[in-house]
Amino acid sequence: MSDEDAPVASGAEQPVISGFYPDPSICRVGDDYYLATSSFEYFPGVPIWHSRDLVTWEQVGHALTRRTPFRAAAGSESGGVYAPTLRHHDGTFWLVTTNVDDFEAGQVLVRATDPAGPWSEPVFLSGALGIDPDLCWDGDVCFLTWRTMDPAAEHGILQAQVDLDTGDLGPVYPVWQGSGLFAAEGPHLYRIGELWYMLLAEGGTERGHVVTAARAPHPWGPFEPCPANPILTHRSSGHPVQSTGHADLVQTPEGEWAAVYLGTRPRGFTPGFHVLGRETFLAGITWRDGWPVFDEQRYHVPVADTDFFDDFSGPGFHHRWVTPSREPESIARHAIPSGIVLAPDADQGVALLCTRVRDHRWAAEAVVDGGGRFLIRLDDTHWYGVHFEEALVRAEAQVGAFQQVFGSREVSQHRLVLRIESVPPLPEPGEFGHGGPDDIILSVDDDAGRHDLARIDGRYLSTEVATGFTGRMLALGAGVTDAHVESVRYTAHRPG
Ligand code: 6LW
Repeated sequence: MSDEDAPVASGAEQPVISGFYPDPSICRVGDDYYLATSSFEYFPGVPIWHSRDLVTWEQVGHALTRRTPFRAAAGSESGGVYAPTLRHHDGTFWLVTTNVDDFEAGQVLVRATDPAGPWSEPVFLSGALGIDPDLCWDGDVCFLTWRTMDPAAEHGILQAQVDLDTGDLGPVYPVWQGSGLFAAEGPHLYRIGELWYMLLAEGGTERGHVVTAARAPHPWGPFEPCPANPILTHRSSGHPVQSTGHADLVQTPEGEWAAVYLGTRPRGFTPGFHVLGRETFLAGITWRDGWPVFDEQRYHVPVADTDFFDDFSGPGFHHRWVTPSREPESIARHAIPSGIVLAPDADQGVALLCTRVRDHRWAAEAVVDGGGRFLIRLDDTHWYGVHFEEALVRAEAQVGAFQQVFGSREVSQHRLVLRIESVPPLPEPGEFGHGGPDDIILSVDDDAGRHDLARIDGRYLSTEVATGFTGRMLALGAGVTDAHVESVRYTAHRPG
């Protein structure tokens, strides 16, 4: 499909980066935009994206590619790496984030001259315990603003001057605390003209999520809240995109302003199930009386071509592949001439090579030789999958404490196609139906053709069931013996 043929949708409804890529932070250098998102337990951490037009984005790398900045290997589900801030200052890219599995180390600061990498060894800002760090400069002075997680703290949003070489902080003081809603977090500070503007996320990252703004004559305040707060929210609306919040501003080379923010796309019967995690959206920003106003209709977003075929024949792993709690290289090695070998995983745990699902309807297939597992997962205890071992293919699922085999087929050949597909739910959800977001079909292709082994309601692989901050992933793994995966193909079913 050529770019000209790509379907285009309103930026209010179509993410610019679909799938589990939340907490976007953006900066611009010349004509190039760069964007970072959070990554939780998945390694490498903090995907880095590039765009020239704000609506089409390509991943160029990760900011946390080594263990030093991401050192606690525990990688608990929805733990690990929270919201980053990405900035460019004096020829250097700066990225600051939090690894909540190594909380006492403080904020993690890395720098690079090329956002595709390499990124530096970390400096830990151990004087700032909390989440959602932000960097903003006044000349040579850099301010760190963050959300403390000290339950005894009187104020949530704190600030200090920071020495970026040593990680030392000056005196810590409270700044703007938001409009009074629950969970003021995600601060971003900007100097715009003569004033300093602060954006916050409030209301929690669920359906009550909002963006609020304030401005001040100095980076530390005193802050005057925007009379129109919240300046972005979809709470209490029937909008197909919910939970909108956690925004970051950027100025175009032409002097216009835009914002990226996170949102979810719940589907199915009440309360709605969102399965792709929190995704990155784009809006225009206009200014009224010196205050930012969201223009959600400004951009038309081409529906990204997320299809891929990967036979792992290139060097290393494509940026799409990540692994919970450990390095992809520690569980998978390249086979010759192509494909990968996944190490045995006796407890069939989380030695998984994963890639984000980025669409609502799709089919994916893995060609395996001799054995292997192909899963769709929300987290370690919420997954459906096809498992090929010892001449038997099983379709199985785990939802919390419950694990079940749904179907199986004896096979005589070594080379098989394991397939997972997301299709409209049955029965079709009516106004008073109980439909889930989709049905997941697990199947296998052998010499005799395709055999569907299970059709399972997709709701159990949603955040509303599993909880947490992440979204669906496709995952490759081994059983008690190693697995040879020749290739993986993912095809989105887009409205025609
Ligand atoms: C993030 C916080 C939030 O650190 O959720 O939606 C947390 N906002 O700001 C995890 O993404």
